[in-house]
Amino acid sequence: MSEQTNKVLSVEPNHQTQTNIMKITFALCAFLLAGAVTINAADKPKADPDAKFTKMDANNDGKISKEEFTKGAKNQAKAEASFTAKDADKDGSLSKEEFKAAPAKKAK
Ligand SMILES: [Ca+2]
Ligand SMILES: [Ca+2]
Repeated sequence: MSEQTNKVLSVEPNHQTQTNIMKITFALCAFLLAGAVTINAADKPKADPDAKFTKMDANNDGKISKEEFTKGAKNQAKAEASFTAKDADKDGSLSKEEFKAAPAKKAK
């Protein structure tokens, strides 16, 4: 009788420990996965607007002209519209600030 009670008692903690280990393993996997995703995102050059700006600025004058912006674009009309939307001070070229700013912002 007392032996049986001991068995039951010894099963309970084991089950608890297994559940905890599974939880920890799961959390660790999620943590590692999140870390891997973050590293991957940082590795992608298109995630860096500074690098993109430098790449687009063909003549390295610190501005992106409409020609530089639309060059290589699949949809020229769309690229021109995007350029006009980004050119906040309408001087015909994009500064790095204009290039990096969100195009949706129209408030002035
Ligand atoms: Ca330029
Ligand atoms: Ca401008």
